Amino acid sequence: MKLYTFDAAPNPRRVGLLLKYKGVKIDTQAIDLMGKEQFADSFRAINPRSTLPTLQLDDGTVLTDTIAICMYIDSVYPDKPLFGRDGLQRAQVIGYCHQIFFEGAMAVAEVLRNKGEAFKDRPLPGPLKMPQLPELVERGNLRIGAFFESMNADIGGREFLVGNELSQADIDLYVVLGFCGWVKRQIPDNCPALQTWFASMKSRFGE
Ligand SMILES: N[C@@H](CCC(=O)N[C@@H](CS)C(=O)NCC(=O)O)C(=O)O
Repeated sequence: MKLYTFDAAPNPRRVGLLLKYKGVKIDTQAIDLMGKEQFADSFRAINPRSTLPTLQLDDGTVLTDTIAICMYIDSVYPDKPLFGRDGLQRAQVIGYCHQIFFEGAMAVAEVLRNKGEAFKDRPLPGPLKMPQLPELVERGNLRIGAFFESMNADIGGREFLVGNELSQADIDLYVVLGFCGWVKRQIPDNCPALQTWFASMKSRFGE
């Protein structure tokens, strides 16, 4: 299999930290999002959605969603499982990944992509051109505040979101909290449990 990726971007980073945690190396090709290489014909032939990460399997099958890519790699390399130890934990991990993507990552993207030249006509990832909606910046910032508070309540004093070991939900939360920094939002002081948890993940991953 081959992973198309761009290390700095948040969704590729979710896969990058999974691979790092598992100690697995797979064939990888960087696609330069800054240089808009995702729109090159050669890459669109692989993933017409023009998004990263993208995983191409040896039989040609292509996976274009981070959660699907993570689950697939986890199934191929089952040591140190990242999607729980039983059906309930698996459901809880998926639930958190969905929530973190929708309530956290999408809120940051709303702020990041609806103003400025860098994402002009590109408020959503992919080849579709659309106008930016500057009103969404304010709403996105409100959503980020709510995301910090709900995650702070869920973490409480716990080490991990699900069960007693690291899961993809923790990786996703760690990446999205870092992504908040892209729009100059830090975990606020009224979320001390989340601050503590983030510091411990930072020392675990060292990046
Ligand atoms: N549905 C995809 C979305 C991934 C996505 O939005 N990736 C961003 C990088 S973090 C991207 O490819 N952006 C390309 C662009 O902005 O044109 C997933 O869940 O993985």
